[in-house]
Amino acid sequence: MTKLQFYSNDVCPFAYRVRLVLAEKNIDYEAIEIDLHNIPDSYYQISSDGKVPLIKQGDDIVWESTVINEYLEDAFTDNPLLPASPIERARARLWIDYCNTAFQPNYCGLVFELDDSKHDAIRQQLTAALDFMEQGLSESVGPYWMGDQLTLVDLTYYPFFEHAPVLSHYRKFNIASKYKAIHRWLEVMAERPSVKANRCDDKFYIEAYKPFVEGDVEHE
Ligand SMILES: N[C@@H](CCC(=O)N[C@@H](CS)C(=O)NCC(=O)O)C(=O)O
Repeated sequence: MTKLQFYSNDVCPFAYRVRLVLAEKNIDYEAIEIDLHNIPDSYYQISSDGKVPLIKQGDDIVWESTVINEYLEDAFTDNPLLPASPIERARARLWIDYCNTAFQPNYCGLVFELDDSKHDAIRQQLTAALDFMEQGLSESVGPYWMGDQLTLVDLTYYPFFEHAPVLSHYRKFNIASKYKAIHRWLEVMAERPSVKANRCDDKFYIEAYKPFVEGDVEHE
């Protein structure tokens, strides 16, 4: 079988979701770093929009982090990352959907919105999302989002929290200490070998986001 190729970027939280799943499932792969400031023409022959993450194995290509992770879950059945029962699987997918439609857009909105006058409204929506997530996590028996098993839900949300120093540094938005269940979960996630092997420090993210938050590079 040809080796799986993972087109990625170290600063991309969506690529980080996939990197964590690859690590948790011990999947052998070749990582190809795409320079997002200068996307090579050759990459557009594989990816129609030039975005990462994307995986390629032979002629098979999959993109969109959530779809890639579901594909990896289906194709590599060791170390399952979805619950066994259909209803719990549905609940996991609802949390992933919430990340993609409520938490992440406001999170990224606050990071990349250059018009300060819009920040208060985004902050409120981001806070509402965090309130909802805190409520959900506090109802879990833990230590993970869906209970005692690590799932795609944990690996979908985690990258944004590792990147959160960017929010506090540039936008003065902190993940408040009142979010006790979220902070407890973050401590557990920090101990995962997949996270320990891949994490980057605060300084790395703060430097890497600088051109975007200061408007030197346009973010779509
Ligand atoms: N919804 C996509 C988002 C991917 C995405 O926005 N990737 C960014 C980097 S974090 C990218 O490749 N940007 C390059 C561009 O827009 O040209 C996913 O979940 O994979």
